[in-house]
Amino acid sequence: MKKALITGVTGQDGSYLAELLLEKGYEVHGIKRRASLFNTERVDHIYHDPHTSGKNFTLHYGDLTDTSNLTRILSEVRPDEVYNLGAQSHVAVSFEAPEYTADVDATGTLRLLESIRFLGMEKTTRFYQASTSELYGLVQEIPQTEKTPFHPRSPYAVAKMYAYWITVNYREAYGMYACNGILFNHESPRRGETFVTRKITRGMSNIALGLQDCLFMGNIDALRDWGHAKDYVRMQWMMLQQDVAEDFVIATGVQYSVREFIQWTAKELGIELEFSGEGVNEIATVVSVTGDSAPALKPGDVILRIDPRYFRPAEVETLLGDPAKAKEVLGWVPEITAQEMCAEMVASDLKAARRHALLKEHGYDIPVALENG
Ligand code: NDP
Ligand code: GDR
Repeated sequence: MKKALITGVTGQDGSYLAELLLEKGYEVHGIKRRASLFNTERVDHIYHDPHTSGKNFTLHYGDLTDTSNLTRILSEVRPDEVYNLGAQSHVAVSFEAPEYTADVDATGTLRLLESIRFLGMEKTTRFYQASTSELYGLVQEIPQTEKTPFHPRSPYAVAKMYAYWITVNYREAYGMYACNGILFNHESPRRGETFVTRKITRGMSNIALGLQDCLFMGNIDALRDWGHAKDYVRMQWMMLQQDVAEDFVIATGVQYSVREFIQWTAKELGIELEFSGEGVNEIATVVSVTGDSAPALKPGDVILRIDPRYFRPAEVETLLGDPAKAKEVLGWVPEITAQEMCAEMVASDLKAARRHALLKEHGYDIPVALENG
């Protein structure tokens, strides 16, 4: 039985990857952070009571800022494969916490690689690094390939650039099987609530049911190449099963704007939405409502405004990946389109909003957490 260790197992990708590896018969170990509230919601369904026998999914307390903790976990588990998905992964937050982001995303990657080497596991343990399309930042070429030069535009992207190169360096210097997946944006119903797609599907579902009044957004003209997290974790695993470690771009090759994603969401909710005004004064108004998905809305309601607080000090305006290498070498093609993914996310968020509204109707008025990101 192969053993895998996943950092960031409680995150979006970590949870899908853990499911995939368990299906493939792996013994899966994950690192979770200590928090004052439960933070294992995304993996609770695959977690077994440690008192029962036959468990193959184990969670260890740990943190990418803690070298001795990482070394101990690695030496206890001795994994065949390490997937480094843990990160302070929010680009806007990285401008507010740049040093912490560098510690976790850049030095954290070094800590893992060096611990693997220190334990003499560099020839037996394969390493996957969660690299990112944010490396391209101010894009030098459209579409972006494995050869496109990097120009990172945030403390997050700069930290991830260090992680990218230290992974390449350990491969070249020590012959480690270490590789980078340069992943473009990927989403799902498990996406963090402050990333743009989830902020939209969740916020608009709440608005449709009268749980929230208005959605405040940043740069809705940004262009992204969005895929589904399930397709992308499949590729993470495939990258570690090759004869030779290589880096790959993982993308769909199709690009849409945030504005388009908002319109898809509106359509799923039976809302016809019209944008008017310009710049920070732009608004989105309900033109008509059909079906029963948005009972709280009527024509003329303004449900979206621009708030400059969500503009970034340096923006990545456009990203479009070319996944030709992944297709050619690994036979990987994404199976879920961005529109299908949006529909799945709306269905999931609408279900949650309905649950909330039902509780409210029966006197249990639990506040809806408002996203701020
Ligand atoms: P998430 O933000 O959903 O998950 C991040 C995970 O990292 C969480 O489990 C989080 O724990 C954990 N984490 C945060 N800080 C630390 C720390 N100090 N020590 C240990 N673990 C920590 O991200 P995604 O699942 O979306 O992304 C996975 C990885 O892929 C990240 O590295 C991200 O930067 C990268 N990436 C993501 C893309 C995307 O579009 N999703 C695209 C390209 C790259 P907790 O749950 O406690 O917060
Ligand atoms: P990104 O994802 O920065 O690309 O990083 P995010 O969904 O946060 O932003 C995408 C684009 O939407 C614009 N935008 C807004 N974004 C947020 N979060 N909130 C808003 O209100 C808003 N309005 C407009 C942003 O400016 C941006 O242009 C994600 C993360 O998962 C990274 O970890 C990962 O490396 C990259 O994707 C690839």
